[in-house]
Amino acid sequence: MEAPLFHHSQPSVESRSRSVNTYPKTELRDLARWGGPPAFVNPLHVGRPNVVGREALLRRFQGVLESGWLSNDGPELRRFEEEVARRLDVRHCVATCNATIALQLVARALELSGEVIIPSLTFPATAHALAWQGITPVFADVSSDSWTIDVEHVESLISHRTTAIMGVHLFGTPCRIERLQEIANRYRLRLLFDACHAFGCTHNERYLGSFGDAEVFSFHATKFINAGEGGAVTTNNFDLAQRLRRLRNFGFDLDGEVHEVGLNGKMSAFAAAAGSVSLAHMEEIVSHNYSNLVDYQRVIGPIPGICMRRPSLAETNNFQYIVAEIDPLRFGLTRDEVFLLLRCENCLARRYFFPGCHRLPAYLGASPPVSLPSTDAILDRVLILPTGLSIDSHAISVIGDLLRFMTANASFIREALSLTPGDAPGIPREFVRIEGPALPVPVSHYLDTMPVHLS
Ligand code: T4K
Repeated sequence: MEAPLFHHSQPSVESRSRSVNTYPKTELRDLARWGGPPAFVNPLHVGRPNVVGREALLRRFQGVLESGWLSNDGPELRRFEEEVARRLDVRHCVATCNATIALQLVARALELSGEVIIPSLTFPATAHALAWQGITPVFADVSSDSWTIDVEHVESLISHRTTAIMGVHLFGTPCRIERLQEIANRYRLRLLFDACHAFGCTHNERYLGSFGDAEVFSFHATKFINAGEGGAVTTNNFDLAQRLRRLRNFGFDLDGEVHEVGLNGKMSAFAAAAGSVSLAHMEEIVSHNYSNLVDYQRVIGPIPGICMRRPSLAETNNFQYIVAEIDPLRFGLTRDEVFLLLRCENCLARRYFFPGCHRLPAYLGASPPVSLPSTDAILDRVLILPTGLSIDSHAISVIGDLLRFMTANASFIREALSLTPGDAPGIPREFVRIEGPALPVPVSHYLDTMPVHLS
């Protein structure tokens, strides 16, 4: 089993020395891209699962085994559904084996067909779930400030084939819900939300989960509340919830008869127990995520050309994603160059959701090429950095040091990158060692002189 990288609180000297290479980076050849030891001994992941309540979890698993109810609406499943519904202040929660199936079930239950308008800036599952049901996802741009679906563009995309709009609360930022509801009402369309990033986030102080016709959550291992695999549809509509329960169970109704074509979308009792234990630790995880965000802001805030997106503090947020943007002109390196260099250092940043659904081979050619300028611009500069319980302030300081080192020596690095063969675009394939020059500004200089602002 892999040793944990960092403790939740301040790591001990021993754990620090195990997790970070203390060898200072003062020359080009010190960067792992050119043969130096990676800054992190073990990879830092964006989606490292938050493992909490181990003892309680084992007890709950034991209880599941003893109960003889491993699936099919057993007590653990009901408990998890009730806990989610209570947390989000919504009448019904229908838990599923994952969110992709939950999206398909809700599309089916609402009898969507033809076209559904969604943002291209999302995980491919949003589009795939519709396409899998024979529905054409029509890709809308996002607004450049919220990064959620652009309501004006949505309206221009409505056709006689449109049956629904599905917004995505990207990285926990709520869509412009009232405007979307107004449009949906005007054109008699269904309104859904992919809320996979937004568990525990609020809009106008009301939890996401009860807006539109229904909302969908993910409890995948990489989500801050996780069941290993899992998802849920939440809604205030009793009939919809009943139909979803039937559809996720092969079409069986309470009378034991198969009334329609269904599938197996059930969540197991083990996943429900894991989700429930994870949920019980929600406050602890959110507070750790927030403290990571503050640390990132402290180390990254003063670096020119890289900035952090900060959720509105007027609303409740889960701070599940650390979203940075790189301006290549000011930073000196492109997002892809930084992404490559960080990954070599074992900081496995992500470019969510590059290249955008509208550019995926699965959707290219299905409809006329679309121009989504905001989406394309965001996807050229976004960089998601590791967070969650496995990341602490020490790791974040090291990431900050690396970024400062990169920007201070950007022109040398850029030249070396152009001279060094062996790159797959953006992804490290092989590391070609070259003898690099001593860099003009050692990182220690910045460490000593950087002003630190906390905001
Ligand atoms: N809608 C939206 C907006 C979504 O973001 C998602 C899922 C969905 C719908 C569909 O939900 P589900 O059907 O999955 O419930 C990950 C997740 O797999 C995916 O669930 C998530 N969104 C997406 C944002 O992230 P990938 O392809 O980026 O990464 P993955 O799964 O390979 O893992 C990410 C990192 O985490 C890696 O560095 C490895 C690490 N990891 C992962 C797992 C599973 C671990 O360290 N331990 C683990 O157990 O998709």
